[in-house]
Formats: sequence, structure tokens, C-alpha cells
Amino acid sequence: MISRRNLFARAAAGAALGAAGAVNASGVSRVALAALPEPAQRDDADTAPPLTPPNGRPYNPVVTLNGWTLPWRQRDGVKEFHLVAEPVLRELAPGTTAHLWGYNGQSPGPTIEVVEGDRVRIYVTNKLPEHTSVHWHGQRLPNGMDGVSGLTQPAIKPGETFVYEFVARRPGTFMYHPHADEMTQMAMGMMGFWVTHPKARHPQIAEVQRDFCFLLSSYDIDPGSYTPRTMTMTDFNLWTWNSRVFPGIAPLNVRQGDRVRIRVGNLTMTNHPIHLHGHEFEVTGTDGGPVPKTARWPEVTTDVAVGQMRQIEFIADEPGDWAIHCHKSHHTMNAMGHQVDTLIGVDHRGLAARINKVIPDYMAMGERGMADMAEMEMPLPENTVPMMGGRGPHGSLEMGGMFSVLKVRKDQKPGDYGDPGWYAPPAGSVARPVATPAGAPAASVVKPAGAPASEPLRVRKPDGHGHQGH
Ligand SMILES: [Cu+2]
Repeated sequence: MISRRNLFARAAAGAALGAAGAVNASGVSRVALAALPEPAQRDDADTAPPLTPPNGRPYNPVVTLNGWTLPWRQRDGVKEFHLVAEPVLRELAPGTTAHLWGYNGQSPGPTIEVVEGDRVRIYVTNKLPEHTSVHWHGQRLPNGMDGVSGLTQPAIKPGETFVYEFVARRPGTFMYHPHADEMTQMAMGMMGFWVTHPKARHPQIAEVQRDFCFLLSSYDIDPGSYTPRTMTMTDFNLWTWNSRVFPGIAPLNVRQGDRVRIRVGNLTMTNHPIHLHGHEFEVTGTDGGPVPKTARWPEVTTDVAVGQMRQIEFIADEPGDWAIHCHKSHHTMNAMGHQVDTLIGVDHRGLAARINKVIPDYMAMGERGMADMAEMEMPLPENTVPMMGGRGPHGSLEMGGMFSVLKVRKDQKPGDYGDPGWYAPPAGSVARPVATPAGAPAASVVKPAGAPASEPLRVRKPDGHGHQGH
């Protein structure tokens, strides 16, 4: 855990970085280079409390799911940040850790939060084994600060520190990521969120009680291994929010009646339709800024295409534990192979017994669907999260990957957005089994009209006994 008090103490002290390597000085005052702000570090994947701004214009800070906001130093009227690009250990979910690249100890890097009109100075130290750069995705800024190595600046070599400086000109939702060997560096987890708050009341930007943000990223990590395959183009096996998979993704805890904003940025190789249960929302902002109120419409799913940011808003007026997830069903699964034959309806009896004579641990599965996988205590390779691992108050959720829970509670105490646990629904308000008349068929078989009576359709019932259709 980091201590915010310690971070500020360290930042305020303005300790010199020491011999961090060359500093690119163009466009930056000599005073600014006198000492670099000490880079804040974080070593766990908990959701840090929102960082209430200690100076500058006030704003309602965002909550970075399973992440944190980078503290800054106020110096000569400039907000100074220090990012360190470096190899990191990231816990994807309890029991599974990946060897990634990121910033300041984590992937994704810390969220940067500023206010419209702020002059921002960001030092970037490269501790990677190869060169890098940082592109400030979506920002209005001088061309030379855009972070495209080879085009707008030389790459930051290992050991070097560069400085970027610009004014955060428009409020909105942004990202940062390398624009140097992007394929490798983003496949390794290098990215971060950026939020610019409006400097005053804004006609298109509502004040909200809860403001969440996370990045969509994906990894291809073979079961039992630790480092992503960086050459993978589309067949990733871990679909993450802020480099976490369910059940490792924190819940979104809100109070009933709160106006809630959720900001999402997509740095994967495919689109993600983000779906919220129990509420309708509006897309109030995109990559280009706030959406005019007259151009908004209600939705329950919004697609976030590659390279896009979307911010959705709604009033959380329905109490409960509401699923929020990517609607691509393969994206709510953890490490799995896709070259598996469908076995639904195939009768395995006898086969497994014969194979067991040769391979004692062999299990036949999939003949009734894949839900068995979630319940099964199958031995997994080390460092491998179950394909569908999450458990809820009613059993297995059969979910992994890009899935979390919006927890709306009436009795969430003021100032406390801790996890309230599972929802306790009013009596009689939960779907339940009903009694069926004794002797009724558990499964019915519809025979096509005109099918010859001599060829009965054969079905297997879930209890494993053959059943003759008639
Ligand atoms: Cu998805």
C-alpha cells in the first residue's frame, strides 16, 4: 500500500532524483530542471481512495478501479508529475501475477488528474530495456509534445528522462500510452488514464457523486507462464479492466440516488460492447469531449471501439448488485483455448473409462455445456486463474475477464464507499424454482412432421440416461 501522506511529504520535499540520466531540456525552464519530483510508487492492485486535490482548483476526483492517481508537485504555478516506465509485477487476480511493463510500479500506470487550464509538466524516466515515448492520447497540445517517437521527438532511450509540458486545454477523458514499439509495449501493459476536469461549471458536464475510470486491455499469457506473448494480434486469452480479470476486478460501490459517471478507454485490438444491468445510461462524452445534451439517447450497452474513450452517466436509483460487463461472451472468460470441439450432446460414457486406462487424470467434459467447468476442481497449472472463477451469493457466476458488479445501496454511509458485501434482496423478490407436477416429462422431443416412425429421435437427458423419443 502507498500512503498518500508519505507521497505528498516526499513530493513536497522535492527530493532530487539523483543520476537518472540525460534530461531533454528544450522548452523547459532551467528552474524546472533543478530537481525532479520524486516518482511515487505503488506495489499492489487495490483500488486507492480518490485523490482529493491538495492544491489548485478543487474538483471531485475519479476512482481508478484497481488503480490510483499520481500525486503531483505544485511548482512555479505548474503541476509537475513524474512517470517511470519500467517492468512491473501485476496481480491480474488473486493467485495470478503477470510480468508486465508499466509505470511507477503498476500496469496500467497511475491516472493523471488535472483541471482545464492547468499547465502540466510530466517527467518521464525510462527504465525499460528498450526506448519508449509517451503519447497523450486526445489532447490539444504543441506538436512537439505529442510523443510520437521519430516524428515529433527522438525516442527516450533506456536510462534517459524526458520532460513534456503543455496546458490541459480542454476538459474530458484521455489516455496515455507509448508511441514507440507500440505493438510490444501496449501488449505488455503500458498505458494509463488521464482526466481533465472542467475549471468551472460546464453546461455539458454534470457534477457527479461517483466518477469511475478504467482502461480495457488484453493479454495473451499461456497457462502456467507469466509473460504475455507480444506477437498475438487477436487471439488474446485474458481480457482485462485496468489489467485485472474478474473476480479480481473491484466492485463499483455507489449510494442509491447518486449520479454516476463511468469512463472507459479501449487500448485492446478489438471493440468491447460495455453493458450495464438494471439502469439506462447516456454517453455524455467521447474522445472529442462532452456530447451536447441534445445529441444524447438512452442505452444499456455502448460499444467502445479500439482507441476510443466513452463516458457514460446514469442515476443509480435501483438498489442491488448489478452486473456490468463486456457483452462479448468470450471476454468474460479467463485463460482458455478456442480450438476446442463442441461436445454438447455427445455421449462420453465408456470413452472416459477406456482413456483412463492410459491417462488416469483424463476427464470428459462439455457434453452438457461448459458450466461444469466453473464448478469443477480441476488442477490448474501454476499462476493460472480459473476460466470462470467468480462466486456470488448464489453460487458460481461462471464469469471471468471483463466483468464487475455495480453495488447500489440505500444505506451506504456518507463518506463511505467501502464494499457493502452482497445485496440482501427483499423477501420474495428473487427468482426461484417452482414445483412441477409429478411424472411430467423433464424434456420433450418434437418430431418433425412426416418423420418415419421407425427412426425415433434420441436425446440424452442431463441425468445421463438415454431416452427414446416418441
Ligand atoms: Cu470485450
